[in-house]
Amino acid sequence: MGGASSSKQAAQSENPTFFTQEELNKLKSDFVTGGVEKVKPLIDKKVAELDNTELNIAVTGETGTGKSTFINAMRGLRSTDVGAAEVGTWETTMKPTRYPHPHLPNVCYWDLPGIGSTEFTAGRYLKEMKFERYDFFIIISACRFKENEVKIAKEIKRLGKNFYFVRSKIDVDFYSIRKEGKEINEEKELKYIRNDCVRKLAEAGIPTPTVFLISSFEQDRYDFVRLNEALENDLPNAKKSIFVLAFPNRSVEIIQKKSKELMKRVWMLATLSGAVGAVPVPGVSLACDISILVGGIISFRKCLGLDDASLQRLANSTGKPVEELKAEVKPPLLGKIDKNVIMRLGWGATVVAISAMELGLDFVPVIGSIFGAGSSFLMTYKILNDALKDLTESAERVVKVAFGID
Ligand SMILES: Nc1nc2c(ncn2[C@@H]2O[C@H](COP(=O)(O)OP(=O)(O)OP(=O)(O)O)[C@@H](O)[C@H]2O)c(=O)[nH]1
Ligand SMILES: [Mg+2]
Repeated sequence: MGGASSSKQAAQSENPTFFTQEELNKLKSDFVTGGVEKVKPLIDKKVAELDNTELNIAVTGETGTGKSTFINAMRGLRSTDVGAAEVGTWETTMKPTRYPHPHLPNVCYWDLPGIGSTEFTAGRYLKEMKFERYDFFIIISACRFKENEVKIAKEIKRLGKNFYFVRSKIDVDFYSIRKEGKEINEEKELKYIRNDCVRKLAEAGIPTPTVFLISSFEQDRYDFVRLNEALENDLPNAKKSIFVLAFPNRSVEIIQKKSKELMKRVWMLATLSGAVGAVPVPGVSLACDISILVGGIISFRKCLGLDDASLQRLANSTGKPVEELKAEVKPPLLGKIDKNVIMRLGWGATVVAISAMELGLDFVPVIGSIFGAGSSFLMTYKILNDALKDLTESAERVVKVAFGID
């Protein structure tokens, strides 16, 4: 559903810098006239904008359809984890409940009571639920979609936002069919369920709906990945970026996607890292802002699920001993990240004479060529780049072991 992605958005998302071409031109001319001091505020502003970007996702559907379980799954949590939404309590609150992502508090899922548990019309319901707050709506049903869900969808559409129909608990359908002793053809069965949902929605006045068939317990199967891709594609640039960073780390593809997203931030952090021109002496000093380096590496590590809490949660949910997962992480990356770790890992050791071109910085169309060799910009860039590479490789190994991927 959704389909709001205009060609403008598509063009934006291909830009690897978060800046528009116009902004990049300004950065360059500012750099020419005022050096790094003049471009810093612009980059500061952009980083702050990214840090402050919010994503609010509403999940609605009748009681027991699996809203809380879905919200937990999207946040990489099980119902027993700290901060998880309670599952199967049948205690319907009449207000939206907010569930922030475990380490990206600006990404929030909102658990909405089903319209059936209220006396409201669709219009009033959405008003009470603070319609304007949400970027899009997930409408969940555990069987066919009924009148209530259709009414909400129509109203959401009228008000100009996106909604997605999700048919939950597909694993239960298959379980039942197997229990009946029937021969099962999964593809045929999925097609049948999908067509049934689509037909009912069409009859109720949603002409060509897309329905995502999911199991919140089997996120690698059915339409779970396709749903996430659809949500991602319909979001504008900055929101798309934080949505990707909020994915649970459960496949090599997700790790690579996140790594690419984090890469876009490296050059911005590097620009903020201090004066240009100081030539660092490897092994003796780091002529750049250590707090930016340490902060950057710690946040990359969290995004890629390699901090202690994330590894423990992954161990709990996959039944793999946490030590087995930790054994896949390059050792200094597990503990406290400080200047010594950075020195010890030798990141950036050969940066002194390296040029922007050699670092592959030409992907940043304007900025790449303007910083000189040996500057603190390049030093920070190289260190963050190398750290991200090591973290990405470690994270890929961890998910492979955790999920038994070859
Ligand atoms: N097998 C299976 N069970 C699910 C799935 N999603 C939810 N459930 C189960 O369905 C029951 C209800 O799930 P909840 O997530 O609490 O449903 P809810 O929509 O939040 O319910 P309310 O909060 O009462 O409105 C729980 O026992 C869940 O374990 C799924 O995808 N597969
Ligand atoms: Mg619930």
